[in-house]
Amino acid sequence: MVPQVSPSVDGRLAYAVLALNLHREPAFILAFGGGMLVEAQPYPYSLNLEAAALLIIDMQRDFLEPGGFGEMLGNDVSQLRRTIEPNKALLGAWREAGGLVIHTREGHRPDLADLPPAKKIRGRGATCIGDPGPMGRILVRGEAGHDIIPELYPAAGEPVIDKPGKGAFFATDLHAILQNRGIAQLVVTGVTTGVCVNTTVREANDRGYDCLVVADCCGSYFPEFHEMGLRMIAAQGGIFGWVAPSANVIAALAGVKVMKGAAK
Ligand code: TIU
Repeated sequence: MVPQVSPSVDGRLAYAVLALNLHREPAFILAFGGGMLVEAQPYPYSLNLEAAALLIIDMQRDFLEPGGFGEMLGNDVSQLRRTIEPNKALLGAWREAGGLVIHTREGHRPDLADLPPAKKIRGRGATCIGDPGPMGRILVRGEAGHDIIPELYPAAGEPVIDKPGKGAFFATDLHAILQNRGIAQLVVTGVTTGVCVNTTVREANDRGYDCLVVADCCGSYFPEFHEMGLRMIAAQGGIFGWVAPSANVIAALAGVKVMKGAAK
């Protein structure tokens, strides 16, 4: 188990940042008043909202909804559906604080030109990527099952990254988008913990991003993969990043709101 740490924000740090910015406009404080500490494993994560993005991985109907491709393969979608409410709460708090949100979807071109043959035949299932499925062609862009669940649907202006692989950096423009916006920190949620979340965090780590993975906002069809996936990230002094429950991130974001209010 990843230890659940009680939510806390380093009030002293928040006060110091506020004091430094009191002479600024409220918008400046929102943009530059970061540096909130999030209680996390293996040690606190210094969240700077101005340089951070919430990266929500593959919360797609085909993976999460009853009757979708994931369930058709015999997977227990309840293991993923338990992440919907925590993701909704975190997404709401993140949007309210003014942070950048980026969504990803795993899928392929309708002509499947970007689908490696090795990926297509993997699993030897009767139904594979590109075939008709319960919600349209499986993992094909533009199909109903490929889209993001309504509970977490992207808002206007929030970038959506269509990725052909498990990692969100491979064969996408994610790195360019992050660089162009000065993003150095990724708060990562989504499914599945052991596959697309882990792959993306490892890709991000090698590109120099500090990743905080939100434990209850990630899920795997296999609970043991979820648990080990999180442990592998925070082990060895945070070899790939940090892990924290959503309550701790939301508590830190509330600190940003306090600073906004205090400046008015
Ligand atoms: N998004 C993601 O993790 N895609 C997968 O294929 N996950 C599995 O667990 N198979």
